[in-house]
Amino acid sequence: MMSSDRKVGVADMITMSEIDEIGINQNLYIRYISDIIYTYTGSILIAVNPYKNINIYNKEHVFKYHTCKLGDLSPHVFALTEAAFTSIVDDHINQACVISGESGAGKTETTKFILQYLCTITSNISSWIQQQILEANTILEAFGNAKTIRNDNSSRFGKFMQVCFDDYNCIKGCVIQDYLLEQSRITFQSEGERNYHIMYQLVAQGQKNIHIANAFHLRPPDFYKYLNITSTEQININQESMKFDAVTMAFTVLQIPQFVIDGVFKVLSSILWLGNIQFLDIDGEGCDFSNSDQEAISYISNLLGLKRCDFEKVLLIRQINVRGNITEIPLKIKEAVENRHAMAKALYSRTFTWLVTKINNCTNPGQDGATFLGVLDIFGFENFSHNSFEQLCINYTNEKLHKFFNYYVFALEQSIYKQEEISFDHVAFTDNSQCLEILEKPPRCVFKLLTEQCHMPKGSDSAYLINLHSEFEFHPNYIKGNDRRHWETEFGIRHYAGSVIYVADGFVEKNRDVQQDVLFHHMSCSEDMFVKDLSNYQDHQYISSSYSRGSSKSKCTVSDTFRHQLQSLIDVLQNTKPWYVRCIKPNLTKRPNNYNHSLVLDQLKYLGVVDIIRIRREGYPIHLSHEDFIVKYKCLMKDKSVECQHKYVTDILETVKLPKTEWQFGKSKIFLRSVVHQLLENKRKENVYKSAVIIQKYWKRFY
Ligand code: AD9
Ligand code: MG
Repeated sequence: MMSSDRKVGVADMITMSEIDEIGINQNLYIRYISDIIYTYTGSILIAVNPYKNINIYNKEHVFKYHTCKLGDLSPHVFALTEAAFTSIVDDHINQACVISGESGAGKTETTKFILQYLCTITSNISSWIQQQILEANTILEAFGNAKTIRNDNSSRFGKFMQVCFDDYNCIKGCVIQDYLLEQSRITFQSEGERNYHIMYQLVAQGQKNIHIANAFHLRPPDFYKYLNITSTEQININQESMKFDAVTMAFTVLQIPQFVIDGVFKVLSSILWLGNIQFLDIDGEGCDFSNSDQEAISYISNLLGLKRCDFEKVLLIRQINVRGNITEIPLKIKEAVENRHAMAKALYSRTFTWLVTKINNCTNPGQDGATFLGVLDIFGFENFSHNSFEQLCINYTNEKLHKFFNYYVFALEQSIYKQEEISFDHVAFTDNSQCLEILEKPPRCVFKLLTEQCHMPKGSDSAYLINLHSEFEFHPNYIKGNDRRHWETEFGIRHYAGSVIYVADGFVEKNRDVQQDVLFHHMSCSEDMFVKDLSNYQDHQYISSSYSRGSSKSKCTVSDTFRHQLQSLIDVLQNTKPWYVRCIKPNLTKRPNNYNHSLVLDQLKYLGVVDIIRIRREGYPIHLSHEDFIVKYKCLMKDKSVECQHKYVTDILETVKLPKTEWQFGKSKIFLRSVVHQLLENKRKENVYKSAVIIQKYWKRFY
């Protein structure tokens, strides 16, 4: 049974008759200090990151929760997964676990626990597919996660993993959709942050194994500009190399052939070498290589299987196509430096998407309609001191998911009202539709105006900002900039989770999908099969049917593609039974046994936990069974004999003389607004006090 005593707090906070944010926070705190990290709010699971290993995830725990109903045992992510799985078995409905929370809150760990649970309860003699699903995660984490100041293993992409089941409820495959891999990290990392894990793992392996070092032309980690190695943070060669072995093992489990694995590493090594090219300025008009660049150029050409002269040309010259005539323009040093970074990003992100597709090909469940349990592990709301295009996309995602969540929570309360047959048109909730409209509603919205700018030959961030200001100056969700001094550089959006100021600098460039067409064209002639395959590979940006070669006007921008992906995600979610896990980060220092109340409170607000309570309050927050109501408030009546429950309850309620709109009679419960409840409570206390005074007088007479 679920516990609810003072020492371990309340397991399901919806059972607390009167709750507010302070109460929730206190309850979570009491549980957290006893290492109880999970708590329900109805069927929504709240998980507070313990930042330490708690022994609740082993096989015994899996089997303890298996076949148990939600609420039978103490709250756990296994219980939620079991409930979702049972719904697949019993109702054959697709399920979705939506996991949210800010960076470092525990979303990815939660995703792994869900997958571990599903793979364990469904594993039989042939558990190959289960193994492949778990190993897919190893690859995605190596290539898509990195150390940031917020999280040592931060996912720099979003993912939706659909685990598919056959008619016998055995796992038959898995489909992964990835979202918006952070590209800037490949060429630049802030202080205290790192490049993607796989880069260090590969380089470390080169330090341990001379054959690997020779095959991929690897150097020590501190040789590379793209690996932000500071003297204070050396990499642990043994540890990274062990992780490298785990990744190659995962590749094998996913049946990726050795020559492809080698191809992937050749591309990674080329990216690292690209970062070391320095360029020399020629009279401010063009540039050339320095002597020290020769080594890098010959290694990259060799690794990618390119003709050296072709590759040199791609690095120094831009080709433009004017009505069919190709003109060659030398790149100025700044342009060459940027172009080289763009190549590194294009190579990495294409490799990442290629890997996701390869994993999908391997774990593909086949065409016929299987039921699935989807797990969404996607970036939480972000508001930094400097917010850019990436934050806008991330916060837009959260607006979309929040709208979906709103309806869900609203629908949940509504379904209880329906079940109890009470009328419920009074329930209202804060709608974020207006904010979504300004972001995404055609023809004029924040994203469309950006795309418009990207399609103009001389589109610029400042022109974009002017358009935004004039279009939305009076929109309730728009902020023209922090103050007058910043009008020319910033704009702000009032999101449901708070206002965010975005610095427009770089928006147009980041949104424009700069493809390295010429580089990929040369790569298509490579002798390396993987490199060749990568060059032909159609990644996200090419999916849109509106794309046609050579016409920049019809090219999909980054935000266009992302918007389409997000809309299809919401369409999928809308046809599932959703389950929510709200992950909470208790402190900013990644330490165990450290609970920062105000930090948690902020998260409770924007994760909608407080919303659920508000909705309950605006509706009929107090739900009491007829029996409980009578036991509690019988004291207000002179006649204590209950002949008809219904009449007795009505009589009690009439003693507080409030309109009937403030309370309603359900089939098994009585529904009260806070005001009625408060009045009843006051009267009850008055009554108890009066009785106490009478008893006192009575006793005084005798003593
Ligand atoms: V990010 O948005 O990808 O930057 P996440 O995914 O929300 O973030 P993650 O799951 O990576 O956070 O958790 C961060 C760290 O917290 C992990 O590396 C663990 O060290 C720690 N963590 C999270 N959940 C648990 C848990 N249930 N038990 C123990 C945990 N440690
Ligand atoms: Mg993560």
